[in-house]
Amino acid sequence: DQRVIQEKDIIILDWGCKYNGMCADMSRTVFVGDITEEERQVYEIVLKSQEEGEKAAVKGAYIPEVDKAARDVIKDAGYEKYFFTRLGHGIGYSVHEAPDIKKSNQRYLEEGMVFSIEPGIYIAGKFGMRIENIVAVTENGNEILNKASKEIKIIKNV
Ligand SMILES: [Mn+2]
Repeated sequence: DQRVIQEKDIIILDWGCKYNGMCADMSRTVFVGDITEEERQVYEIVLKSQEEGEKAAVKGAYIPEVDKAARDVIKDAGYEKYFFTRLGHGIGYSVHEAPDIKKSNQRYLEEGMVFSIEPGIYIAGKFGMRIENIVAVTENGNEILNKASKEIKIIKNV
């Protein structure tokens, strides 16, 4: 479907590119014209979830626990049923590859693994929001490969 962007829209931007055969991936959610109090609250929940996921995604972490760290933020806020995707996916020569970051992937994170942390809240007929960064597991923790701001961005004058 095609649609012209309008005031009060909420837009999930999902970018990627390839460099030397390796894939990049990133999502940000932006607001057009204005933002409601509920939308601001939901955005802060998604942001907190994403940050908790990043913090948990370190060398030696049990993947279901990484998923839980992010998912619990959304669950505790009462939006659990609106976050129905995996938390993340591996990325490298393909944009989606192992390891999936989800409850059923009962493995441990190893140095050199690279994957997304991309929680979202998707309410049908209302709005969807997602924040996605790529995390690389390092010897001492991790490195976040995307540098774009995650602050609320309101676009005016469309
Ligand atoms: Mn992704």
